[in-house]
Amino acid sequence: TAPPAPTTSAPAPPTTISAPPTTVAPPATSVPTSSGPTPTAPASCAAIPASISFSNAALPDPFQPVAGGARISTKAQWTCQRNEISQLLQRYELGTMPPKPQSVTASFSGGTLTINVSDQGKSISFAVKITTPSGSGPFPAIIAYGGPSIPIPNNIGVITFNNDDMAAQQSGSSRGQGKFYQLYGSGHSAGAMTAWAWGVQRIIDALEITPAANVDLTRIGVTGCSRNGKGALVAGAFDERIALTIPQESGSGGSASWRLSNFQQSQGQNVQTAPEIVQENVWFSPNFNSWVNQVNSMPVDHHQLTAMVAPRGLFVIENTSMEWLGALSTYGCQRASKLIYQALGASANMGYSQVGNHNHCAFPSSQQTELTAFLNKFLLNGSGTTDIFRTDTTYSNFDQTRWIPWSVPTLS
Ligand code: MCU
Repeated sequence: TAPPAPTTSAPAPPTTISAPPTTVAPPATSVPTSSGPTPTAPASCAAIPASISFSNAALPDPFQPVAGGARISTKAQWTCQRNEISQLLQRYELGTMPPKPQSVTASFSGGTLTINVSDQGKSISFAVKITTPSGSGPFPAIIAYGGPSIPIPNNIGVITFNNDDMAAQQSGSSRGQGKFYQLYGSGHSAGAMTAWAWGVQRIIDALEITPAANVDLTRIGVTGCSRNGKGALVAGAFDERIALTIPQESGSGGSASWRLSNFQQSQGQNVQTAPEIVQENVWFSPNFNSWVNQVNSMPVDHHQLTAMVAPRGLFVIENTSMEWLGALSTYGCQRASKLIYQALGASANMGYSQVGNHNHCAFPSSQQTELTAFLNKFLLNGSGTTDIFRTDTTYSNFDQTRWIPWSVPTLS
């Protein structure tokens, strides 16, 4: 079957991208200040410069504060470092994640959780379908973007999230459409993935105040495939109430690195890159348009997005048979993620498994043992081997010292 490639292999340069600025202005909307799922800067965190001059062809050092000075050396410092990564990803790629809204109420009936959100005089309502195992709960549950495309055993609940209803993703002209934008305005800087992740946060807020839904708040997972896999990764990054994040075949824009996807393209492969992705759809903020042609000037790449999930459970599923996803790029990016988990003493909580010879988003049985281990360990109070890094391909052209030149500290 055909890979998820765009209709043209060499898209024309976008007309809407303006010349990149040399400095970055602060986000249009204020960054979160309230407590809640979005990483917020503890008062003791150093300010992030409003103007950043950066250039690095390699994956940026995830342990180096962007303002300079010493690299971090303790786990306690990771709180501020993670917050900085969050703020930078919002500024460069994702757009602003609004803080917890003024009001979230919920009702549960007939397996449907209805969530009502009000903020600054505007309101929206959306609903998710929840199926839970029989017996007495509360049960673990996985929030599945558009429904699951991994096998979920019947002792784990499924919460089906219609993410397209929160933010449309039909094409590049879907910008500003969906319930998130009804609440925050069609000109809000958040791209669709940020809007969806905000929606996931509201689902969890609603579960917190709705015991009748019978979901165990300490055992929540999130998954999605392809474009929805990119989205599920962002949701897992931004909400520490999520115990397990499973992005499936998210590829470029998800578990891949912008820099490595460019490298693959320079080697003649048909790989999705930043300039293409912002034309194809509205997953990212318009902020990103200024950077897609100079990704080496961004102080963040996607090993830092996965780093935001750390030290919580993360299982990255990829497919070597889909050139467009960026096979080497996800491999290299996730090698860097694994090192970040290692620095945090949590290597066993992160897995990467890349297997080909199956259709896009068709889960192969060869990954079942790995998936089962992650579900057992993070959602079923069990155990399993989750310290996984596996591919069915050899990347003889991946030079780790070139792409990951930084050393891995052991954070005390
Ligand atoms: C892998 O995710 C996307 C990809 O980024 C797009 O370029 C392609 O058009 O669609 C993929 C997808 O979501 O397939 C279902």
